[in-house]
Amino acid sequence: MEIQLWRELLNPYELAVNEIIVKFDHLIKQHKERGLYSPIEQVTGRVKSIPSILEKAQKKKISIEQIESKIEDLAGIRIICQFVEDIDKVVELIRNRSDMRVKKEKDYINNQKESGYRSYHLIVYYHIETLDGMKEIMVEIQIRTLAMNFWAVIEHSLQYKYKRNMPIEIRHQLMEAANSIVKLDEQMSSVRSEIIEAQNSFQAKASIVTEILNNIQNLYKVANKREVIKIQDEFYKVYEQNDLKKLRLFSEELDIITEGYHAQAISLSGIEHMYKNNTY
Ligand code: 0O2
Repeated sequence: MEIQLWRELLNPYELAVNEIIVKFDHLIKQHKERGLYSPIEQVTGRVKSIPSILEKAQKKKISIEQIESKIEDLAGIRIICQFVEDIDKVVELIRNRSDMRVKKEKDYINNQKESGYRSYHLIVYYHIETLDGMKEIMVEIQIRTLAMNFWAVIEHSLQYKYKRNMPIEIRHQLMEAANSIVKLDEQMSSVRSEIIEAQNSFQAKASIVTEILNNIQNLYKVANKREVIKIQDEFYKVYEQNDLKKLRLFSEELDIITEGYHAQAISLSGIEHMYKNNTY
């Protein structure tokens, strides 16, 4: 097939990958904005490279005409989670989406591959709008923990180096590393609630501080400079106490002060406007 035709064939898959990444990134953002823990830590994606498509087609005896119908991972999305428990939540989230329809699920977490590989795979149907109208394509979504990903990325590069002739010793070491990853994920799960609590309170503190700083910045535009410096010094004192409740209270009080100045600024500009137009 000519290179130009490959580009045409893969174009919709590129669009799908880009769209889906934006959608999952938005989900992460929404969780954070609502002060919720996001089961998705990170999303990446890729369109399968032409050499990799050719290799798979050759291995599975797939003709060029059958590539789109038989190779399910031309578009690939990878979702990374912090904990094994998050994977089920993400799977459920995908099953309930109206813009994707699940074709197939492969649970390599409860059914670890011989190589030691663990991940949860979904093949979904996804619609994209092209110049020629709507097109339904397949997308592979791999869901795994940070630890599983660490193992898979390294093992994948070794597979690439050795092809099908990986020395038995290296295979053995990878298997041992895979077992350690299972243990690591279990250990992290046992402190999951503590970690989530710590992350949530860090997130909450960060958003309160951002709001306070925005308010102080706005006050500089409308209030007396000496007043604002006093508020700023007060903020530093509260911040140093490392007490989330006090910080929240300070932020609420500052909101009221800012709103007061804002209302004052609006009514002042209204009066100025009336003076200018001689309607006062
Ligand atoms: P690449 O380079 O990642 O694109 P099947 O459904 O069995 O007919 P398929 O498509 O091989 O055929 O399905 P499978 O086994 O679910 O594998 C799909 C993808 O999962 C692979 O794509 C890998 O990305 C990943 N994967 C599967 N097994 C392993 C493994 O042992 N180690 C690692 N590191 N990754 C694995 P590709 O096309 O093989 O490769």
